[in-house]
Amino acid sequence: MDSVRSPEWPVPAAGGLAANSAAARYGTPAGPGSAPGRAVPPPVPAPPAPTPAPPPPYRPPAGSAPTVTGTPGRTPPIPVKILIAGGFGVGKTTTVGAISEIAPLTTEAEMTSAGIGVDDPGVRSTKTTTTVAMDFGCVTIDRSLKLYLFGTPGQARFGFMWDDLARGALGALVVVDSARLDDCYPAIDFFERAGLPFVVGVNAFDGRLAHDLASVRWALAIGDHVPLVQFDARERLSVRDALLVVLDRALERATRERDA
Ligand SMILES: Nc1nc2c(ncn2[C@@H]2O[C@H](COP(=O)(O)OP(=O)(O)OP(=O)(O)O)[C@@H](O)[C@H]2O)c(=O)[nH]1
Ligand SMILES: [Mg+2]
Repeated sequence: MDSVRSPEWPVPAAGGLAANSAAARYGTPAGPGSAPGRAVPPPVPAPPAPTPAPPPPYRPPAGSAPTVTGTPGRTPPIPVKILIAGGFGVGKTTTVGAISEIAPLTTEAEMTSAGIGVDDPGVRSTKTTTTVAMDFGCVTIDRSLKLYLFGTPGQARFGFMWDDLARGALGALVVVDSARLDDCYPAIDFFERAGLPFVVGVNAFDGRLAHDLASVRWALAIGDHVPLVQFDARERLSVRDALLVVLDRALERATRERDA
């Protein structure tokens, strides 16, 4: 039978097998002892080369203090943690998404029939998902301040997460739906007890309130010292204004504590 041979098969170089040996490939000096099957005496180590002097330590050019961002002379903005809290389906995830300058991190899960009778987003709602852990977004207010926004889950059964999410926060925006005030008590209670500066933001679904602000304050027993604002969770500028009130409140608290 004729043998089959690939026409592209490389022709052995002159020297036959030796040309394809480990020595030829990897550079081991080929000598009489390098024949296959023969033990090769270890090569005599070359005398160590003199160690080069270590490079001089790095010194930044005069007048350019290195910063975290690497931009000379520019200090990074101060990070401030703000909580976006509130009852079930009041618009917390919408609030974070409306203002975040990064694609917000969300943990939405489909609402299933198991939640019927437990999770009631109201008759007007077209809501099909719910937050099962947290929302996260951020927004730079100016060169000196950057807000990191943490949205809480709204369902009562995830209430145990609020303590962890609130740790290190400077303030909170408690979102309220004026048509479902009974879902909003626990959030107000939480922040009253936590002693964290907070602002209540009534999300005007479709621009309308079911009750005016004074009635909301009365119904939720919100103290006079707590700012109450109306905003639209879908509007970036409206959310920004509400967050600025939270910052004001946090600053006021910090100043009071410093002066005390
Ligand atoms: N028309 C109108 N719909 C809104 C507004 N804010 C939120 N929604 C809708 O209301 C539903 C609930 O909003 P979400 O932002 O998911 O509410 P949430 O508070 O994060 O809900 P949970 O995390 O499940 O507690 C969604 O279908 C939103 O599209 C608003 O201002 N107007
Ligand atoms: Mg949510």
